[in-house]
Amino acid sequence: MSDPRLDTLRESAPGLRLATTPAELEYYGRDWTRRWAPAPLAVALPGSIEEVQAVLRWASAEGVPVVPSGGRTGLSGGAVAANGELVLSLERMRRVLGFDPVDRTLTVEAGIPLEAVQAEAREHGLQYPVDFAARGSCTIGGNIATNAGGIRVLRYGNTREWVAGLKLVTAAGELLDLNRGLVKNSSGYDLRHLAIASEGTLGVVVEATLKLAPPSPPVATLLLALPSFEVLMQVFQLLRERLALEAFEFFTDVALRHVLAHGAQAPFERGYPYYVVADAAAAGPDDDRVLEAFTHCAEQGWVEDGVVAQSQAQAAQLWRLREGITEALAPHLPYKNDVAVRVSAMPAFLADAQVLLGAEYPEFEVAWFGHIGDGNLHINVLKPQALAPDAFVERCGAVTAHLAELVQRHGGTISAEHGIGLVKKPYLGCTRGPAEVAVMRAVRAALDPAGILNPGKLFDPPTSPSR
Ligand code: 2HG
Ligand code: ZN
Repeated sequence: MSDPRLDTLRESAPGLRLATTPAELEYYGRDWTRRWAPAPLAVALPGSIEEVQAVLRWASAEGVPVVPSGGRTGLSGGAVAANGELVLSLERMRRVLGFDPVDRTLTVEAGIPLEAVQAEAREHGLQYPVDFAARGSCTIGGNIATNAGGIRVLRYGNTREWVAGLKLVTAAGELLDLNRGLVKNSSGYDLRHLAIASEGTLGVVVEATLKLAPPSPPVATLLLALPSFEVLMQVFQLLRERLALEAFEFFTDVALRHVLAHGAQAPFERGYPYYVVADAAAAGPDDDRVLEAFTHCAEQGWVEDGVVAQSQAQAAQLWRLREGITEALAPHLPYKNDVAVRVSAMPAFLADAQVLLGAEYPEFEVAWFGHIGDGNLHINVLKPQALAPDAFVERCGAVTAHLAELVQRHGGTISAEHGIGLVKKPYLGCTRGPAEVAVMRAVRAALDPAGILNPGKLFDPPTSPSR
């Protein structure tokens, strides 16, 4: 039998598409974390801003919690609906609304996938440079809600840098038109930036005006095999000094072995502890500056083996080794950490983190990888087959408390680009001080007094016990 609240929703938003079958509730109620059993009330699939406004007006009036939903590729549980929430999926709102060649901006509905934005930018001879492996499934709205980063932050920055304006529907159903594509705007609080990384707790992003950039220069793609983390940082510094780096990503042998087991081709005859895949602006694979930098690293004894891609196809193969990691690890139900410190703090942090995790996880396989040039590490702890998922998460959660303290000591963050969601909520206090969290609470309460937007994500209300 249909929940009577859905009848009032249908009255408030006539014509709204609603999905309620068990398969749909299951599909829309989870993200890539797979830790919580999905249990939404229903899924609303609005086709217009007006419908989003009607849904939120209804939700505020009825006190129904709402989980805004993009591609649900998140890794922190930010888009999970496990407590009878209404999922508000933007997937039908995926149109390109306009391109402005003078402003070099693209205006899109929030449900458009990242990859479609990138393709549209290319049609206009420009690029939207934010990029990562989930590009085909994630949406711009979700990217904005988490300030998504990815593999080219080193050169182009996070999503935040590319949002010239956005439209946000508040919990009360008001439509806020934030910054309107202006380059300069010194007229008070920039609510656009408050909405970015708010994880759907301050409003629902329905439209964005994105900045576009000139195309990137041609690049040479290098894969280097390295002996240690210390050397990794030295190689990064050298390459950054000598080359125009477009990307610099690392992974360990553990991560590589899983990608190879998943079907990728081994790059070298034997294994090495660490690998770097990097893109550097270059005239071609034989570019002198690239070869000189490579030779210098080899002469220092930093590089144990290496290859410069000779074709686009080979470059794609090398990138697959890095971009295939998340998918290859997924069957092992990894416990994910997404920490960052300032790049200058990285060597000291790495040394401490290795000691800590070596001592705390002697029996677990741990895959390290990520955006070392941004100071951002992904540490994935793999679940041993024999261990029950709940016991594994509990064990990893306890270790994460120590990792969060370490991150705090080194002045870093417990979430660099995946968001806090449900997964990292217990550790928010290690990254944000009490006064800062109090301000965040006050902002949330001002924009969503009934507390209907993504409740339980990012932080809990002060009165409710911590979940
Ligand atoms: C990446 O950099 C993503 O590949 C996912 O941020 C990281 O799976 C992860 O932990
Ligand atoms: Zn990442």
